[in-house]
Amino acid sequence: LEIERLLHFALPNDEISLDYQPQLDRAGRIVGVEALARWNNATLGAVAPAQFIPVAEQTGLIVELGKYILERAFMTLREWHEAGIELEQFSINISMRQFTHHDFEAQVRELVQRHLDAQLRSKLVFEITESIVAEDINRVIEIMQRLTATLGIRFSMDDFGTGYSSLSYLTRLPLDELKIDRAFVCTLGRQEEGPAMVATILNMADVLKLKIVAEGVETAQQLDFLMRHGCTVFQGYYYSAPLPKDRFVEFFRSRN
Ligand code: G
Ligand code: G
Ligand code: NA
Repeated sequence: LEIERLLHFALPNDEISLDYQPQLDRAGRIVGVEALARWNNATLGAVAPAQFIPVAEQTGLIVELGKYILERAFMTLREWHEAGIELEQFSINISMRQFTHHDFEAQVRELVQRHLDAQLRSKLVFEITESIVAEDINRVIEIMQRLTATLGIRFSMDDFGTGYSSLSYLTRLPLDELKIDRAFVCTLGRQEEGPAMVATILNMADVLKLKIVAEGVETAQQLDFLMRHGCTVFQGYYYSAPLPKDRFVEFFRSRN
């Protein structure tokens, strides 16, 4: 596979970068951000993470790539703090293979201690996916609990509703937040049963006392529906696409 071959050189050739997508509260204030990996290769052009993250997982490259992404994201969090850009949360995607790697916890600990003080650590949110429940659930819970207890890192269940996690698993995981998948958000105003489905998910989050972030919000109608049903944080093209670092800073200063 061409992608696999070229991915080996992506880090040494400095082809991986991060974009940042703003998350806004009900008042339209920027309260958070999600870091999203980007790969720009001379031969392949821009490769979407949906294409290269799975390859990185299969080849084991995700361990090194994940570490690089964490460090870059931590450095940005600190840089923005020093520039007066205060966010409530800073979300980073963690793939299952990265999370379950025996060295993950030590890696996170080392990088956090190198780059972030206690105040900044408390802003970190790790987005995990439902596929994590296919792993040793007790070990997953222990790692999550230790990272929360010792570093203050919070956890979010990404793409919620698209995987195969049962509710009983979900209630056992020490989660802080659910991200309602954009596949559900985009049914609003399109499919007849869309609104009922989204309302059910929002209701469930409420019962489980989880914060909910809606992703893929593209229209005022979707935003309005989500607001009326108690959603508190919104992410999507309606406000902004993922932005390169400097453009995020401009966006922040223009709104907050
Ligand atoms: O940016 P885009 O919408 O193409 O992202 C597609 C998917 O790739 C997202 O669902 C996201 O969870 C995943 N992704 C993006 N950046 C990262 C990353 O840094 N690490 C991991 N593990 N997944 C990522
Ligand atoms: O599922 P995850 O949060 O990891 O995916 C985020 C990805 O979704 C980003 O890579 C981004 O490019 C994409 N995205 C962000 N906002 C929107 C949106 O409003 N509509 C669509 N279709 N995609 C979006
Ligand atoms: Na995500």
